[in-house]
This record gives sequence, structure tokens and C-alpha cells, in this order.
Amino acid sequence: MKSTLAAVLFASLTVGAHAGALSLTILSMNDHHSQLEAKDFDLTVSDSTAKATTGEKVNVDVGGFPMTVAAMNAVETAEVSASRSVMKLHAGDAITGGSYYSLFKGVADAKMMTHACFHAMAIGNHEFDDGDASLANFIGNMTNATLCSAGTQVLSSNVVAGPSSPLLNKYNKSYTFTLGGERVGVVGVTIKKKTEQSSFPDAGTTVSEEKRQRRQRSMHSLTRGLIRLFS
Ligand SMILES: *[C@@H]1O[C@H](CO)[C@@H](O)[C@H](O)[C@H]1NC(C)=O
Ligand SMILES: *[C@@H]1O[C@H](CO)[C@@H](O)[C@H](O)[C@H]1NC(C)=O
Ligand SMILES: CC(=O)N[C@H]1CO[C@H](CO)[C@@H](O)[C@@H]1O
Repeated sequence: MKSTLAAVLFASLTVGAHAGALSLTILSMNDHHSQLEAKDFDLTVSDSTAKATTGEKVNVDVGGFPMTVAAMNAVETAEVSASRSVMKLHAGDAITGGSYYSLFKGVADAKMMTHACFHAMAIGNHEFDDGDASLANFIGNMTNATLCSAGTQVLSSNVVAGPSSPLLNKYNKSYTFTLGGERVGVVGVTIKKKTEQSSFPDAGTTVSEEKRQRRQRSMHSLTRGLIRLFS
């Protein structure tokens, strides 16, 4: 993960600093790198009592967006029916890697991500592998009102788009919204060195320091008037 948004996978927590408690389940993923299809591999079956493998192999499918979205939907339905709220996050490095990226750039990823309908996504370093215009296009493609009416908010508190970058007005530092009747906030932070040295942001687009101070500044500005905060 080359950005920070939330590092919790299927985590459940209850937070209750002020008013009522918010029961929250966070569904978070990152670094899917255009791997949209499941991969299969052979799992060697173990006998837990004998603490040894039985030698039996089972071929299983792992990952892929269709199964991931189905799992997210199943968890969401169960959580909502148990009166828990669900926040869906993607912590970045969605794109580059595999044939889907070579053939379709970010379009295929954006379409699949629309089905997941994440509340927010952080910009990771690999989002810049094909420059600002390609990232701007990917962000544009992720907004499909039919499938994801609220849209996925793309976040980075430290990417500074250059004056003529197509990324201007395509992302925000943070996102606040109401979940389970409470105001919640999410902040995105992008790794500086890797983005500037190994990826290809346009000339003029920079990443400012991603250190704790910046996250704290973003959080302080968010927490004015905010009750819950996740970053
Ligand atoms: C949004 O998704 C729907 C359903 O898949 C599709 O018909 C429509 O063309 C999409 N719109 C855009 C702008 O991609
Ligand atoms: C950024 O946030 C503002 C205010 O919350 C919102 O109106 C705008 O649509 C957001 N921009 C993007 C690109 O999501
Ligand atoms: C809304 C948006 O940016 N749509 C773009 C999605 O990707 C295709 C293919 O690159 C573009 O042509 C669209 O403009």
C-alpha cells in the first residue's frame, strides 16, 4: 500500500466520543493493480489434529472483483440488518499491472470499482504511472450515477496538482459525510518519494511531505465540527 487511507480489512469497531455510539464495519482494500479476475491456485489440505498436510490438493479461486464485490455486498447486507454502518474504502494502487490495464488503461478498473461503490479512495503512487491525464480519466470513469449514486471521493491531502494539470478539481484532501446518523471523515495521504521518483506525475504536480504532522494538520482541520474521524 503506497498511500494511507485505512489499513483495516473487514474490521468492526464501535466509536462513541460524543452523541450516540456509531457501530461501524470498514471494508477496505488496496493494491489490486488491475487484477480484476480471480486467480486459481492449489491449496494443500492440512489435518489440523495431526498438524500435517494430508497431501490432498484442492484448486481454489482467490480474489477478483466479481467475488470481492459479492462478498462486500453480503457483509454489507448482514451488517446493515444488524444495525451496523458500513464504510467502503480503497487505499490506492488500483491501477497498473496485468492485461486489463495494458488494454484498457484504467477504464476496466473504474467500471469494476463502480460496482463496489467505495465511499472514498486514496491516490497511491501507481495511480501516476501514466501521468496526470490518465489518472484524471480514471477518476472520471469511476463516477457512474447509475451504479454508485454518491460517487467515490478520490482523496489526497498532499498531492499538489500543477497549475495546468487535468487533475485540478478531480480530488479532495478529505471527505466528510453522514453515516449511521453521525458525521464521519476520511483523509487520504500519498507516499511522496515513490510517487515522485518511481511514477510519472506531470511536471508541476508534486507531493508534499506525507509525515505525521501533515496527517495531523488535515485531521485537526477536519475535526473542527466533526465527531468521528478515520484516516
Ligand atoms: C454506468 O453503468 C451502467 C450500467 O452498467 C451503464 O449502462 C452506463 O453506460 C454507465 N455509464 C457510464 C458513464 O459509464
Ligand atoms: C470536493 O469537495 C467539495 C466539497 O465537499 C465537493 O463539492 C466536490 O464535489 C468535491 N470534489 C470532488 C472532485 O470530489
Ligand atoms: C467521465 C469520463 O471521464 N469518461 C471517460 C472514461 O474513459 C473513456 C475512455 O478512456 C473516456 O473516453 C471517457 O471520457
